[in-house]
Amino acid sequence: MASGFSEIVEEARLSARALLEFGENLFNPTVRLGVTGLSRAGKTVFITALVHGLLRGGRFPIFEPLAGGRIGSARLEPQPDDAVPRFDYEGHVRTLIDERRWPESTTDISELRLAVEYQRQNGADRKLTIDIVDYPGEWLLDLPLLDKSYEQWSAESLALARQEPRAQLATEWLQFIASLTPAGREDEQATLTAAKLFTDYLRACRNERFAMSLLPPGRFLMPGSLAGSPALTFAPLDVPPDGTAPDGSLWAMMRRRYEAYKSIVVRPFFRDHFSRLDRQIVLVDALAAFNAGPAALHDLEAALAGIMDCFNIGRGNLWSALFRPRIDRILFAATKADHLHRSSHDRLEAILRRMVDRAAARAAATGATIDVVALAAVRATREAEVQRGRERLPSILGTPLAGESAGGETFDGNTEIATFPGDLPTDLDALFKNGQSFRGLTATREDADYRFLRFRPPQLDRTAADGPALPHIRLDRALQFLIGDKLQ
Ligand SMILES: Nc1nc2c(ncn2[C@@H]2O[C@H](COP(=O)(O)OP(=O)(O)OP(=O)(O)O)[C@@H](O)[C@H]2O)c(=O)[nH]1
Ligand SMILES: [Mg+2]
Repeated sequence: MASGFSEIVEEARLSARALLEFGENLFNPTVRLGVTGLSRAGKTVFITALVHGLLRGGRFPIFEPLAGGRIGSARLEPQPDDAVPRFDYEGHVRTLIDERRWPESTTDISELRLAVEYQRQNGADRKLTIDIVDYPGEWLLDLPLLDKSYEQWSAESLALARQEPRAQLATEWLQFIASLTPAGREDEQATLTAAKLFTDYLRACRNERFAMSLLPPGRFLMPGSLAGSPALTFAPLDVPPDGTAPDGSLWAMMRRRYEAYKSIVVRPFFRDHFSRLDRQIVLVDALAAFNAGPAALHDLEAALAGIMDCFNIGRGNLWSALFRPRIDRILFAATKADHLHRSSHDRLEAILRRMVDRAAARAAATGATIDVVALAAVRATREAEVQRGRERLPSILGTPLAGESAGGETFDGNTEIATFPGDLPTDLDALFKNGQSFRGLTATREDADYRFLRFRPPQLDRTAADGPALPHIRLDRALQFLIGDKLQ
């Protein structure tokens, strides 16, 4: 990464910026908190609930600075980065609280600045600025491409596509590339078709039924303004991982576009956003993977390993010696824990911890403190016990979204029902050894309701003078880990 004149100039520019930020930081302590997770993981809801809790003062017994009464005030400040959209906090709060709907999907990066006045433990008054950056986890999973050649990436992508359940979704695309001659003349039409079939395959993998996580290049499924551009029009070819593309060949064309993707999309993200973060929370919809089955869970584990690798990217080369990722705390959070009874929260956390530990072993040198939590940023359910036959089952009460259905009934969005969410498996060793061992969970799935049910945001008590508080599960623990030490 450290070759070429333009990159040396860039290094100089970056170190100048780092120095500037360092200087500002002395007078005005700032923490940049990255919030990421794959599509629908719960990023927007998490940030909205976190900011709402800080502005209003949520019920956060484990977030010591707030619980201990040391936070005097918190307020929003103008978003400082001119090129980044502002996180639409007010809009999302309106949707969640006033309309009792979940916010719309967001596909771009966004940012929000929060200023917190607090009293230090020694009594002195201070201000901490918190910049919260919401960005798609798909962008993070692109970072490993920086260290991969087109040929390596092709070989890995094809190997992955030949495994089930991906193979059945890749048939048409794999057939098409088998008909291509990589060393033959470059061919725009063949490239267009290959890119389209490849993108269709990625989209099919992401589908709820398969819930695959590891689907780079991330912008193929969220192209934004780059849709249709050459940088997004390429695909893997069946070429030797250490081969060299002949001039003017289809292979050379694909390779050039792959490199363009890296320099137009991936490197700027690394430089302008990722490398400036101090803290990171990675939200994981583990329940969606459970619902889709063992293959999805293994894929999620591979994606987490990929994410973990990102925190090591560039460490140890010149580029990063000058400008390395400075993230020193990473929290992996299983979201939507309110879909499970309290008795399963620890188990959900244990499963995620297990996946992250395995990934962390590959990245022992991250140098960051890592923790794991199962949380619900906005708790949409309450707990109850329901009699089924002779058993009293630990259940949850919630209002299914309009149009959701279970047991032959379709809900209107205004009816509260009790469901038995099922138990998560206890035998983690068995769970991770092979697909078969998921039978424990699969068996419970027969009578479990949660897999297809999504609930409306909760009905809130509006009598409080300072407006309604949002109920949550363990959001305060997440906050304590992420910024508690900055407010000492
Ligand atoms: N019950 C419950 N559902 C949640 C919670 N957080 C998120 N969800 C559900 O998950 C969906 C996605 O949440 P978002 O916060 O929009 O997820 P995101 O990661 O921002 O998604 P994209 O913007 O599409 O990448 C929501 O529409 C809700 O249905 C939660 O704490 N509890
Ligand atoms: Mg979002």
